[in-house]
Amino acid sequence: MNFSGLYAATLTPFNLDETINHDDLASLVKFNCESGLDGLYVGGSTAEAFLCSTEERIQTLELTAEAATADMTLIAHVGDISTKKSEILARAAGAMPYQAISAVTPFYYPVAFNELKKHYSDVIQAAGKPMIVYNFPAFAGMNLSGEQINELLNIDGVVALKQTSANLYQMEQVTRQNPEKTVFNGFDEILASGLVAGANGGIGSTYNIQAQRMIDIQAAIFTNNAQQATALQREANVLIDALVGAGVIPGLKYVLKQKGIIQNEHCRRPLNVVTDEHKATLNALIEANVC
Ligand code: NAY
Repeated sequence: MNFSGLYAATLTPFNLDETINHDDLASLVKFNCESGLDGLYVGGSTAEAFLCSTEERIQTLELTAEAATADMTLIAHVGDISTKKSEILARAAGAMPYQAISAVTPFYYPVAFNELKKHYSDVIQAAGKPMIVYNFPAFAGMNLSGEQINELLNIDGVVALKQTSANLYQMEQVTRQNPEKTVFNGFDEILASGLVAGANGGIGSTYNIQAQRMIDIQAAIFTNNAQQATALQREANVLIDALVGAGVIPGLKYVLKQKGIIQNEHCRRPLNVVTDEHKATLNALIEANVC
């Protein structure tokens, strides 16, 4: 199966008491399924996965799969710092209608490269589904070299890489050296540049509120319209700058609530609510139809 395309990294809506809000989750999934995107990346950083219990993560995967339409490609993020927990999540996702799994490199404890490779092989085996390796040096703390990424891409069952890094030279090298693999751009701020460097698509949090713009950026790059792609990326980045200022996850939930897609904007602590100053900035962008 070809996984290339654009995927929204889904959010997990919570009630004030931090329990998962099922209605909001279903509504957000439905909204994303009607957005023209190719699929959903479920249960990743954007979904506050590492603030949730394993049971809650499995529940989120289930609720999303139930609410999604059949035309969407579903990727379940099952990454954790413990192989055992990742295997539990992978086994659960393996029994659900997800086409692939993905896992961020384990963080916090230093992990040797041979341990990392074994981690991925064990998780793939637990799911029995194709794996998308998730490289995110800034948050995961593991700075993989191009050679190491190539080795990970050669593990049995690995079909793709989610490259959340601003290193566009590495993006070009990895896509050139692995033409048969799918490589996703992970930072929305550089979707146009990532695609120029060879990425076959993107996975992003801000796609939840600017799907059409991301689709248009990809179309502009694929039709060699660099000027149009730059203009659209600049528009996207005005919004992304405001979200980064507000806190990306609380900011996205705030916008989705203002637009009536979800009713509750709460995050899991320690993530906070958006300040009045950032609300004003986001309100102005909503009023100007930027999102
Ligand atoms: C995930 O696992 O949910 C993602 O990685 C989605 C990709 C996002 N990265 C992170 C770390 O949240 O969309 C990006 C990111 O929010 C965006 O580029 C703004 O910085």
